[in-house]
Amino acid sequence: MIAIHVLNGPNLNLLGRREPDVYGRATLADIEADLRARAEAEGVALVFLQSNEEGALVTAVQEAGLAGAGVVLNAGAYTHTSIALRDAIAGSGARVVEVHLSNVHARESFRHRSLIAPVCLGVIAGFGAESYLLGFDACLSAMRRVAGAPARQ
Ligand code: CA2
Repeated sequence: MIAIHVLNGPNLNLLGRREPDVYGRATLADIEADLRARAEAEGVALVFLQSNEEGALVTAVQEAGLAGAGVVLNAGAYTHTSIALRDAIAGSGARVVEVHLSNVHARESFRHRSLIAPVCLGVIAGFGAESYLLGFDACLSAMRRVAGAPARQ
């Protein structure tokens, strides 16, 4: 069975409570519920996790990659700073779709650079909570394309 791990970085636990103009009104629990419904319909095993800690996210990426699971990753602010996350993606061979709620390219310049994008399959940004569903679908089709093949080296 294909597994997809949806990993969320710092402060995303606050979703729906602050800055709704930037991040929308959906809570992380709402996003998880939508993804669980989609995963069940598609016969995919879903793991959903949020952490404010970089090391926990590094471990989660490694575990997903080494297990051959796909990853939908909203690394939050670590997107723009974390060499460790980038190394975890590259080192574990994880197939990762980077997602963002907001259109990071329409915001402050420090959000324009992603350290992880070069080692991801692709990036989806700017569609609010729907970015996660789009990321899930993109990740699932990539996983189905390579089903049966060993993880990327
Ligand atoms: O747009 C996204 O999904 C981001 O990954 C969100 C991050 C931000 O640092 C990235 O540049 C883009 C911030 C997540 C913080 O989420 C909050 C939600 C509600 C209230 C405050 C923060």
